[in-house]
Amino acid sequence: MKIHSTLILPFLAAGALLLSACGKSEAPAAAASAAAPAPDGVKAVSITADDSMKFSVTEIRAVAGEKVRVTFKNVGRMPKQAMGHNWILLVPMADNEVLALAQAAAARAPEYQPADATKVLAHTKLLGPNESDTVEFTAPATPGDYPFVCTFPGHAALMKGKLIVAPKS
Ligand SMILES: [Cu+2]
Repeated sequence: MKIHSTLILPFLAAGALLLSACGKSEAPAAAASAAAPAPDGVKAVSITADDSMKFSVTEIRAVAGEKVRVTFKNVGRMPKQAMGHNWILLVPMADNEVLALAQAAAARAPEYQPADATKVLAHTKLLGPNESDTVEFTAPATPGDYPFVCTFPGHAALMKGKLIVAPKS
């Protein structure tokens, strides 16, 4: 197993502290994804997107009921009117339904939010270059796949991913 030292060192340090404190340690959470447990117990996820119309993270894993904080940054250079991005987490639905919803939302300038807010679990603002937005939400109680998408016109086919919610153990 290959471990990135800068990622694992803080975990080792924390583990050593735990060991000395109570003689018991927990395995570190998977450090392979962009998600990391924050000191406040909220899972922090950083996502970027640039002018190539791709989310840097297309899969987020969480446990039902877990608090998740997504920080989304547009690291592209093109003007917002031509290449704006948002991050919108939806209720479970099929891929073609996500596309249809995003296409309908793409007609709703300037923010391109879906008309039916009950379909949206969390969302950022529409971001221009170098802008970022942070959104915090609680992972749904029902395990499953929750799609996320960018609804800027024409982006949904490429800019999509999913939040995978696992049952609480
Ligand atoms: Cu986009």
